[in-house]
Amino acid sequence: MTTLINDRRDRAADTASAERWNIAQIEALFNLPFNDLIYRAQSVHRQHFDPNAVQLSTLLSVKTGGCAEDCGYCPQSARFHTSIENQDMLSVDAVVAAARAAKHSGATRFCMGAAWRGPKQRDLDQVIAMIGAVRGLGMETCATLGMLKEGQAEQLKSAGLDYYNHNIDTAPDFYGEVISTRTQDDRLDTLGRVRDAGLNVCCGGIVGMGETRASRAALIAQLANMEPYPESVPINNLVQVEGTPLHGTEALDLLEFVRTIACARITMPKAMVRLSAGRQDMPEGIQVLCFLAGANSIFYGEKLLTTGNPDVEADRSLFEKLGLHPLQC
Ligand code: SAM
Ligand code: DTB
Ligand code: SF4
Repeated sequence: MTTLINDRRDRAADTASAERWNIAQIEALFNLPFNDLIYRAQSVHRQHFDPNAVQLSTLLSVKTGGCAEDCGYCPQSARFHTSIENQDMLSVDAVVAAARAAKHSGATRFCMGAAWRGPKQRDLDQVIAMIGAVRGLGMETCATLGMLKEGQAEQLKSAGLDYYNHNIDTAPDFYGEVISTRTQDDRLDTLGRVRDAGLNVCCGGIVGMGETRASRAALIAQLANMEPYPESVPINNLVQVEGTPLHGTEALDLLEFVRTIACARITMPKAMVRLSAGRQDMPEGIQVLCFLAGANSIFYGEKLLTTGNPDVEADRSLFEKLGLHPLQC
């Protein structure tokens, strides 16, 4: 087990020269008969990971709502009328209490999210204090604070941050349909800063936003062709929140979600592929297929940032039925 984790941590150099994927190749994966696709994904998964270990990350929104951006999926944008209550930044003590509870429940990574376009320096100082305190509990730390300016990623690295989450969200050709206040290139600039600062990259996207299969393939291609590809790849199914522009979008067939997980696993063999938002509305059978397709990480705990997630008891019972165990860091 330790070897596998070290392998993951030390793989930046070898993924730089990994096989590259074009969109047509990934579409061909999507088009495979379902059983063939899952078999292939599971085979790749077994080459690099303990197939029965799943990494557990708990999220906490440390600053909620009132965001200036217009991401069409997000209940925290100030531009949409949703039932989310805005909340100023939490105290370090409140964050530590939540992290301690998450650790007690079995999570090994704690991810702090903030509804900002990007952090101001005084915001960053407060988050830096949170990172130090959570790390002091012996947990891996992750933060998702929006776009970073020159030097900010280095400050987070010095504070002891392990991962920075920043999603490219969707394919380049669909991005403008969902968000107008920033471009995907802005996101890529931040991802470059995060990588250059020596932080681990957590980067994925959302499906079920009305995109085509070709767009899903293009999203996976963009992630897989990053050099190196991200250490963590969250695949979110859109959580439809009333008041957001994407509320009412036709729901994605969940087998297509499973296919997306499988394509992520095959094209990013050593990444932690996270079955992310949308799990609360997924039948157990679909979650089981996601694990079979190579998902080896979940968000754990009854809340994501502002919306619901399966409760800890339900996840423990599912793990027991499947003989899965939490990955220790
Ligand atoms: N404000 C920062 C940013 O946008 O990078 C950090 C927090 S933001 C909520 C983190 C990510 O959550 C987004 O990039 C998006 O991928 C995901 N997300 C937000 N709302 C979602 C929803 N309704 N369904 C699925 N994923 C969602
Ligand atoms: C990610 O890819 N998904 C998480 C985390 N990274 C920050 C967020 C999901 C948010 C779902 C909607 C909400 O709870 O507000
Ligand atoms: Fe703001 Fe992030 Fe939500 Fe976009 S996804 S509106 S940047 S909190």
